[in-house]
Formats: sequence, structure tokens, C-alpha cells
Amino acid sequence: MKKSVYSICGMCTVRCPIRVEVEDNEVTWIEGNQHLIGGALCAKGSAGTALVKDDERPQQPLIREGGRGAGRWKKVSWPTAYDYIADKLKNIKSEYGPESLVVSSRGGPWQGMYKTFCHGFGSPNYTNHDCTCGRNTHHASLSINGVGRKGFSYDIKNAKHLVLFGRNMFASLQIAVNLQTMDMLENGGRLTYVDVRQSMTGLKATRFFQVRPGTDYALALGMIHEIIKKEAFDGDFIDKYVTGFDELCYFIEQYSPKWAAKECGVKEKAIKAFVDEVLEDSPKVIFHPGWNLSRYKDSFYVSRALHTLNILMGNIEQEGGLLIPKGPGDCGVKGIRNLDCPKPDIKRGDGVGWKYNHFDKGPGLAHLFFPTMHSQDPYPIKAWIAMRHDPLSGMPDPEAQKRAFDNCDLLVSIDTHYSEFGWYADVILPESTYLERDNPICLQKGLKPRLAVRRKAVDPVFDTKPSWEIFKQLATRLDLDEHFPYKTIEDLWKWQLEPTGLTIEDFAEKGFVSLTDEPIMFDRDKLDGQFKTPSGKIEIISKKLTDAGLDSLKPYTSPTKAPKGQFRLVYGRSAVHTHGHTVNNILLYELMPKNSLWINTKVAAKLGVVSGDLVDVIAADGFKQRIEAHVTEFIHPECVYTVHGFGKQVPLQSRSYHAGLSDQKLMVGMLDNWDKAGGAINLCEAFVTVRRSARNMKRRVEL
Ligand SMILES: Nc1nc2c(c(=O)[nH]1)N[C@H]1C(S)=C(S)[C@@H](COP(=O)(O)OP(=O)(O)OC[C@H]3O[C@@H](n4cnc5c(=O)[nH]c(N)nc54)[C@H](O)[C@@H]3O)O[C@H]1N2
Ligand SMILES: Nc1nc2c(c(=O)[nH]1)N[C@H]1C(S)=C(S)[C@@H](COP(=O)(O)OP(=O)(O)OC[C@H]3O[C@@H](n4cnc5c(=O)[nH]c(N)nc54)[C@H](O)[C@@H]3O)O[C@H]1N2
Ligand code: SF4
Ligand SMILES: [Mo]
Repeated sequence: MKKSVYSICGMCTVRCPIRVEVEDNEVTWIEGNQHLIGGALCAKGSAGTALVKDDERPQQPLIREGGRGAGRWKKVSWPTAYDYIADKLKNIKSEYGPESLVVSSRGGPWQGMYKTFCHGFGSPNYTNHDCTCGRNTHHASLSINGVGRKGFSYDIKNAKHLVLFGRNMFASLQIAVNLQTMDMLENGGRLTYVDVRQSMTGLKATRFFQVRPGTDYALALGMIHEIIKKEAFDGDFIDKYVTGFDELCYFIEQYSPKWAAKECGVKEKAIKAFVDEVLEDSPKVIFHPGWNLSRYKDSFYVSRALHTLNILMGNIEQEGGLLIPKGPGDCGVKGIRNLDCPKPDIKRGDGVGWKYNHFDKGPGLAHLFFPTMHSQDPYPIKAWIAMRHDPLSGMPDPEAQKRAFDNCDLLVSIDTHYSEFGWYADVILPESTYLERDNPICLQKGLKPRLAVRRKAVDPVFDTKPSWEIFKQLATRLDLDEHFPYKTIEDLWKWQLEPTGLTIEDFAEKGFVSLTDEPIMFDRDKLDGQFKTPSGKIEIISKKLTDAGLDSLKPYTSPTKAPKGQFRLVYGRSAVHTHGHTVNNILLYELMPKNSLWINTKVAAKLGVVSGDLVDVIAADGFKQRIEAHVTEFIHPECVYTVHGFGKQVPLQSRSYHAGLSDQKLMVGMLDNWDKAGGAINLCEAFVTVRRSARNMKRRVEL
């Protein structure tokens, strides 16, 4: 029997809307939802079919039998696994208190469920992956605009100029945004791209700055200087909505384009020509404030500078600028209900909210639990449940993490795959893949906010369960049923939709329900109340930062120089993989089975390395990995580059097992190298030694 199901892609956390064709319980075709993204989809989205069929994923719950990481598992039934976890959690609670539990996830629209479980159990320690992703950007936006990273969307389609600092969007995809950018380029819009190497996005750019690694802050300061000098800013917008502009003008005097050009290794003329273009294109100029900016010691200030550039453009709630996402209230309708439970009034174990007051205490900072696991200060951490999160691949220095995790009595992985963390854990609960399960309804804010739902396309191939059922079953065993008011997903949808007057059938036609017919824009003259800072204005000087002893306008310092013979390790994404969990997908593995190490041509010549040679890449503690070199002039000589997500260690995943190099294993000591102002880990502050491997065949000399 054939059917067509509207749903939400789950191959990465962008969650594009999709339509799935099914024949006899087999997925035969996946495409983008025609109503929203015109059928477009990326390679990963299309490879969802291979995910369902992958028999190298956990097929039933597993409880560890041997030592942690030894790979000896007992296959158990779901009730046995639930009972095992519930008993352990009850014991941990009575011995150490409920706060000794940490629940981590990848955030997103369904996190209310995991958070509710954590809070209901009695722990304030819900956390997410973001300390290695967008936390600096989030905190930068909060400190300046009073709203977080998701507080703006970008009207790229109508922009005249999009400026991207290392936001490699044509490899690090978001389909709707990619479509908008292609429309912008077709309409004659300009794209300026800044990176330490050439990339998929750089290839499409109209202007490319190849900068020295870690000098983005200098370039952004030089741009601000020139824009202010040329009075190319929106004075009315600044007068009305911004405080601290005079301090900015005073601070920026020292950072001329000439200075910036020297620091970044670009041409002064190019910075000035860029600002001339901005002058022509403003206010329809968007400076993307960055996404995965958990990179350098000053990435937080890079993001603040990029927000400042937007403020100078006066582009907020402006066509072709930054738009404020609208919700149900703005459409005059009621929103859905979500699972929720107030956070227990106990200090967080990561110090956020009491030791560190300037951070968003919602999800806190996951990496700050590791020192607590060792010190037990303010209390012991004894259990960690990772839901759709793989700390051992997403956070640096897995060996240091394992030493900390060994202080825990219970490690649980709820995952569709064997993650590196799962392989080290005590229990693996296999979630059904996104094509085999339903999810709760979610709100997608925007100019035309909508409600959307992920629907099951096929029955699970193996003995796996959806997370709504996993959390419900655990909650029942821990007497938390009052927070989980449903038995079936239909009950949950009904409960969610009750205030709205909608039913789940309303989603059948298009996979979503729009909350408005026309896009909603606020009056740009009446934006008061939109900036949730203490003063209600955009604050260039943040009191929260000042109170924490931190600068709002931080004087620039050059990046640390690599020790002799070493290189800064820089990473990024490929368009055909999602972090570490698609390498074993048979279709995507075929497209890119392993990563390589990009090395600048001149550097490679000195090392005696040519493309295709094996090189040894050695971490600060001497840990060595071997990988193929990709020699190119399109990378800055001070760094080497690799694609994240490879070098996996789970033997049951035969394709990804030891394929390529793991960047996180080279980031030794980086768990403690984090940004006290932005909160995120400085992933690009690690240096590695590179040398030609002795394993290469001797090169023959042609005579
Ligand atoms: N295909 C695919 N798409 C994805 C994802 C995925 O895994 N796969 N993941 C999603 C997620 S979670 C995220 S956070 C986003 C991340 O998306 P982005 O924020 O765009 O991050 P990266 O892809 O890591 O690319 C960062 C770029 O920064 C460059 N870079 C390194 N150092 C510097 C520097 O000093 N200055 C500048 N200007 N550039 C530098 C790197 O060379 C790289 O090209 O992508 C999302 N989209
Ligand atoms: N060295 C280095 N570190 C990095 C990065 C880097 O590029 N280099 N990137 C950083 C960024 S931007 C991010 S966002 C993080 C990513 O951090 P990770 O937590 O590693 O993210 P993913 O690999 O996307 O997914 C985590 C786990 O979710 C599982 N999963 C996928 N789909 C599902 C599902 O439907 N249900 C369940 N239950 N599980 C599922 C996957 O199998 C995987 O094990 O890593 C960060 N850390
Ligand atoms: S970007 Fe690709 S993998 Fe990610 S949700 Fe969209 S279609 Fe799926
Ligand atoms: Mo991310």
C-alpha cells in the first residue's frame, strides 16, 4: 500500500519540513515539503532511507556487562531496562539527593519533555550541547539585545548584502536559509565571506576575505571604525533604541582598517571597498552573528561586534534585515501546551546562576559539570542521561571526560545509534528513528508562525521506542506521572492542542498549521519593549558583564602564536554529514568515507608532504592519529583543517569504525579552556604537531 506522510527531517537538528512516500512499510522517497521549501532537501535528508535500514544501530535495550567501553552488552526487554534505570535513580536520589542527576540533550522544540523529567525528579541540572555550538552567539545577543540567539531571523531573500564570518552556510546547511541566499544572489545581492580557508560558501561569494585564524574580531572592529568614520550608520535608529554609542565611538578610534588589515592579513583597500558597498546597500545589509562560534578566546566578542554592525545598519525589523520572530500571541491566537515543570530551587551543579551570574541559566553549561564530578562541590554528580547528545564526540578531550564520568554510578544514552558516549555508558535505550516515530507538536516562530508535527512514516524495524514513550515509562516508575499527562501520543497531541481549538487532523493536508495568513511585521517606530535588557534598549555597555568584572568593549589581543612546528587545529562541517552520526550511513559513507587534513602548500613543501601522503597529527599529550593530507593554497599557513565527526571507536559500526581522524581527541586540555565571558569552549585554541608519516611508501624518483 502506498501513502504520503508530511513530517520533519531528523537527519540533523535543522528540522526541515519533509514529505515522505511509503510503500508497504518501506520509505521509497523523501523530499522537502512543497508548501514550504519547494521540494528541496540535502543529501543527508535524502539518505534517511538508509538510516531506517541500517542494522548496525542498537536494536533493543542494552545493559552493560563488562567494564565501561569494553563493548560487552546484555540484550534486555524494555521493562527490564526501565526498571534497571529507575532503581538506580531511586538509590542515587536517596544517597546523594536528586540534584546529582544531569540530563543533557540537543535542545530544540521537544526539550520541554527532557527538562520536565529532570526537574520533576528534583534536579535543576538540565543541560544541552550548546557550550560547543552557539552559546557564545546566544550570550552575545542576550548581553546586547536582551534576546537570545533565536531572537532574530534573517530576511536574506530581500537583503542586498549578506556578510558571513565563518558561517559556512553552503556546507553547514539549513535548507530554507540556503534557498533564500540563492534567491538573494540571483537578484543581484552581494555575499561577503570571511574564513581562514576557501569553502563552499566562499566559492559563491562576491567578496572573500581570507583571514589569519582567530582574527575576526580585528576585522569586525576595523569595519565598525570605517562605518562610523564614514557616518554610514542609521543615526535615527541609534538615537531611539541604542545606549552606549558614544563609548563605542571612543573605543573604536584605535582600530582603523589599516590596523585591522595588518592584523588579519588582508588588504586595507579591500576593507574600505567593502564599507563603500555597505554604504550603497544599507540598511538591507545583514551581518550574520555566527552559529558555531565556540572557537576562539574572543569569539563572544566577535559575535558582539557583528551584532553591533547590525545595529549600525539599523536593520532590525527592516525588510532585508533582522526580523523578530512572531508567536501565537502576535497572531491573536492561543498557543499549544508543552510539558513543563518548574526548576527546583537548588543551586546548579555547573555553577551557572550563582557562581556565574551573567549566563543564561536555562540549560547552563555542560562542560562545567566535569570539574564538579571530581570535586563534588557543591555536591556529587552521580547520574547522566544523554538524550540525543553525544558528549564524547561533541565535547573535546573524550579521555578527560571519561575520567570525570567514572565518578558517576549511572550513564544512560537514549540514541538512535551507538554513540561514543553510548558505547561507554551503562545502558543504551534505542530510540526509533525520526521516520519510525511520532513527536509532540511544536511551534515554529517566524513572520508566519506555524505549528508543525513529526509523524511516523513506517513502523519501527527493530525493538526501538519513541522518546515520548521512553520518558513516560521512566516517569511512571519514578512517580512523576503528574508531569506526563498522557498514555498515548494521541493523548499528548490532544492535550497540547486543547487551548488552540485545533485537532491533529488539521495537520494532515500540509504537515503544519499556519497561525496567520499574512506575514507579521512590527512597526519599526514602536520597537520599545522588544529588547529585554535592563534599560529596554539595545545596550552596547552591558551592566551584567560589568558586574561580572568583564568588558563590554574588549580591547583586542592577537591570537596566541602556535609553538614552533605546530599548527592551530581548525575544523568545520561537510555538506554530506551531520557531526558524528552519519558516517555509518551507507549512502553518506559512500559520498564521504573519511576526512583529510588540509595543509597549506608552502607549509606542506617544508614538511615534505604532497597531497595523498599520510601525515601524523599529534596532540599536546602525544596522542597520534594518521590521516591523508590534502595540500592546498586555499588555507592559511598557520592552521590545518579537518571535517569534524570522524575517527569513531564503536566496532559494531563497521563503516565509521576508525575511519578518518577525530578532531575532539586532538583537543587535549580544551575542556578547561573556555570563555569566561561567553561561556563556550574555545575549540580552536588547540595546537597540533604535523609530520610526514613513516608509514608512507618511499617516493620513487623518476630519472
Ligand atoms: N551539513 C551539515 N550542516 C550542518 C551541520 C552538520 O553537521 N552538517 N550542523 C549544524 C550545526 S549544529 C551548526 S552549529 C552549524 C554550524 O555552522 P557554521 O557556524 O557555519 O560552522 P562550521 O561549518 O563549523 O564552519 C565554520 C567555518 O569557520 C571557519 N573558520 C575557522 N576559523 C576561523 C576564523 O578564525 N575566522 C573565520 N572567519 N572562519 C574560521 C572554518 O574554516 C569553517 O569553514 O551547521 C549546521 N548545519
Ligand atoms: N571537535 C569538535 N567538536 C564539536 C564540533 C566540531 O565541529 N568539532 N561541533 C560542535 C557542534 S556545532 C555541535 S551542535 C555539537 C554536536 O554535538 P553532538 O551531541 O555530538 O551532536 P550529534 O552528533 O548531532 O548528535 C548527538 C547524538 O544524537 C543521536 N541522534 C540523532 N538522531 C537522533 C534521534 O532522532 N533520537 C535520538 N535519541 N538520538 C539521535 C546521534 O546518533 C548522536 O549520537 O558538537 C560540537 N562539538
Ligand atoms: S539540513 Fe538536510 S539533514 Fe538537516 S534537517 Fe534539513 S534536509 Fe534534513
Ligand atoms: Mo551546532
